[in-house]
Amino acid sequence: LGLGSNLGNRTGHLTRALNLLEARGFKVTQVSKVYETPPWGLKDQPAFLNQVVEGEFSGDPFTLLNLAMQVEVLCGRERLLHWGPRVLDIDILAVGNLTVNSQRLSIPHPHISQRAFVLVPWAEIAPLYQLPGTDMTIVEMLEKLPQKDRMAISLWTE
Ligand code: PH2
Ligand code: MG
Ligand code: MG
Repeated sequence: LGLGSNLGNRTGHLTRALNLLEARGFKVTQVSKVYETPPWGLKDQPAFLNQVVEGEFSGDPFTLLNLAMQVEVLCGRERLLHWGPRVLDIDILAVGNLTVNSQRLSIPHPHISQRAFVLVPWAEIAPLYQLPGTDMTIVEMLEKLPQKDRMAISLWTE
């Protein structure tokens, strides 16, 4: 999962999200460090904190999506603007070697290969994971990103 927040108590939202996910059956097995990242896509908004977590979940991907959206709402998420500011975003980045292409859900998540805010933390916990539908690992995708994208991301320390 990719977690992101750029409104309010950003670290608080990330921590709360992990607790809520755990309490609802998503067993967290690995967490990356938290990074502060410049807004991607829609640039005129506050900086994000981003983190990538790995976990085990016994339900199907749509059940996981419902859980993720439930936790977003519990943390105060309102959907206003596509790619706009949010107190909490939980994206399903990948599920094992599965691919899903439906209206509601695309797995692996689109845009992964362009997003340093996903690849930098992900490379920390699963550098050699091969993204389904590609012949590339997470580090390989990261290395293909422009140096300036990677450099713009910094470890978050309070
Ligand atoms: N999420 C977006 C759009 N842009 N930029 C950063 N840095 N981090 C995000 O999590 C993010 C974004 C849409 O979900
Ligand atoms: Mg997102
Ligand atoms: Mg999302």
